[in-house]
Amino acid sequence: MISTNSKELLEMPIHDFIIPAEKVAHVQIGNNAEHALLVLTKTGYSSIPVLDPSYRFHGLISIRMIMDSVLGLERIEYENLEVSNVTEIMDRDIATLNINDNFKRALDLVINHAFLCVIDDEGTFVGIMTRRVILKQLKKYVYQPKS
Ligand code: 2BA
Repeated sequence: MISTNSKELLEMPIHDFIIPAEKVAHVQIGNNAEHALLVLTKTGYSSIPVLDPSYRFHGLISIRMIMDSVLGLERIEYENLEVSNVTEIMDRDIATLNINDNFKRALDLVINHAFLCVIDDEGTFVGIMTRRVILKQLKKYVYQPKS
């Protein structure tokens, strides 16, 4: 049975827990793989969103995806980093959250994803919800005395 405290948490809207778009490292459609590799390496994040100039969400790109795309049979073809576009490499099949979703949906999805991209009804990227933020919130509720 779900306790009253847990129910309250699960039904909470997610908007207070979102890291806003302007604070999220991202690359744009049209950027080459070399630029994406630079952003990923400099920020230290393992995976970041790919957006278009209108801030619409298109997918995620990671260092692993980039390295995989330049892996030849016998060597890493570094020269291809400059000519390949992030759109050829990124993963488009990504589970996202809608700005109006509740905490329960985020909790269900974050089991398999380190972070979730949040979009509005028009497909515009609003920000991300990270596993860290979700766990912090969950911890607060788990440690709360019974009401
Ligand atoms: P990862 O890059 O694999 O990072 C895993 C965890 O390592 C992060 O968990 C965070 O606790 C820590 N970490 C990594 N890089 C960091 C950095 N530059 N500054 C501070 N802490 C760092 P979460 O915070 O739960 O993030 C989960 C995932 O969300 C990250 O996975 C990353 O892919 C993405 N992410 C988080 N914040 C981001 C941002 N501002 N821009 C773009 N992507 C972000």
